[in-house]
Amino acid sequence: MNVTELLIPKPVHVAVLDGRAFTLGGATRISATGAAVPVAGHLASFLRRATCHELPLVSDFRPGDVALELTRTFDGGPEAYALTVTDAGARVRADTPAGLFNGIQTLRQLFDPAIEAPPDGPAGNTDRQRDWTVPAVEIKDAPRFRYRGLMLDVARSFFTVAEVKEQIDVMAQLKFNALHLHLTDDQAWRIEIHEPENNPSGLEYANLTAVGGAVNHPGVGLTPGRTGFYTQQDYRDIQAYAAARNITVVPEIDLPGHVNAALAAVPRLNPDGMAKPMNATGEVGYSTLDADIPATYEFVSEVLGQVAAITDGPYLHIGGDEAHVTGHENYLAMVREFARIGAATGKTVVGWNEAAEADLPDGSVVQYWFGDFGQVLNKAEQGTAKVIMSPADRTYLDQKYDSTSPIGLSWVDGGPFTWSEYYQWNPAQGGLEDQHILGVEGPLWTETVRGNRQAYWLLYPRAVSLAEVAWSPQEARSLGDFRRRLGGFGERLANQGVTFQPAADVEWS
Ligand code: TNX
Repeated sequence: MNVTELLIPKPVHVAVLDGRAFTLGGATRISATGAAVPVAGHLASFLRRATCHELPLVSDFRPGDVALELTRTFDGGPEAYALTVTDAGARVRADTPAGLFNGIQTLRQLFDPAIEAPPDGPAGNTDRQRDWTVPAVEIKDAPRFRYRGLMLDVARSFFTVAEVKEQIDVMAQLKFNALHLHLTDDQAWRIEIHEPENNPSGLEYANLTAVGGAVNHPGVGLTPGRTGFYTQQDYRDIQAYAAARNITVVPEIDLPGHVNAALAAVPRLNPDGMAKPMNATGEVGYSTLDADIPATYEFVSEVLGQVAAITDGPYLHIGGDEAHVTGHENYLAMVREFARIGAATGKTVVGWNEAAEADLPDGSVVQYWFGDFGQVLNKAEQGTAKVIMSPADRTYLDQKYDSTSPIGLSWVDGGPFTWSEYYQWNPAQGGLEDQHILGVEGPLWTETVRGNRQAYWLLYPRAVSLAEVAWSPQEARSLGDFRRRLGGFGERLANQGVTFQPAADVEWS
């Protein structure tokens, strides 16, 4: 099988050329100038580790080089790229570094899968310094959607900075460009909030991570949860690592429900001024901020302000889901005010679909997961909000594959939830058109998940399906063709040490 027929996500245009293949060997150089240099550096470290060739970075182009060029390509938007491989070199061209980064992910998949098994990696390729050939090909490619995300619930189960970086490495090769971090929930608060100088109500911000970060959520009949939190410096570190891989971090502070950890850490957020006890169960919908306490708004302004200040990306997620014990009018008033506070930081506010019932600033984003689609559609059609599509039955990565799955939840109707269910759907549905849709995101809730091995098993291969749903044109996608390509991709994941679920209906290479 020719590797050009195995690319994931499927590119918009692929033409296999008649000419001879390109060979990467001891004499190959990587050329780039200006803003292309960091992307070239990223490619060089990947290829050096894999091949043990020297691969010097140079600024002049000469035949035989791998060349990264920032230049007008074609009208495919800021993330488009063109890739031309002949025996005279491999050339990636794009308007932006993001486009170049996408291009090198495609180039990476044109190498034999052994490229994913560096000598010091889990699968240990020991054939060092061999020649690596890439077939002659011309590719022009651009994403269907601007936002292609995964979500990690780091509240229910903590992931260390190193673990999050590993997740970023794996998702980046599939051209995902957003990592949504669900930082707070009933069970824990995972982001450091500094004690501000101006603190009129004397709220105990530093206590958030002291109390909330130490929770030991027992999981659903599984091993204990993990403790920890990100300092603001940790968060910046994750964010910089992600940015170098064309991934934007989207922070979520879940409000006004899912706040028990905050109510336990900051007594004055409670109407009676008494701290709530911590609750490490998987229960949802029992906690709420209080619309009538001034400290609520003071707290939310301070927290959203600090989180926005350390966030480079354009988005700030304010939650809004499952506020079952918040009176409806209070819910609408708080969400409206929190969204206003969020927008005042200069960020684009994102909320789960329940928030679509509230009055949101123009240009907000609504993330559809479950329940009423009408309000979401209304806002989209009026042009006041864009939509991230995360319908639970097509994107939820925390769901069991079937009843035999040892981990995962199973509250969503309509299963099983395998790679094929997550492949066979169109985000433009129920009246929603592509122009209304910012993108697609697969959330991994972690009530039953501990660490990357378990996370990988639930994420992959389903996240591979979502990567293609978010990137490739609807008319270019077909199940049979994807099944074949997915089978080929398994070897790459295995070489990277990613413990995916080996679905029985795929022929894994
Ligand atoms: C619902 S999805 C939730 C989460 C849970 C998840 C479990 C959403 C916006 N809220 O709090 O973790 O179900 O599948």
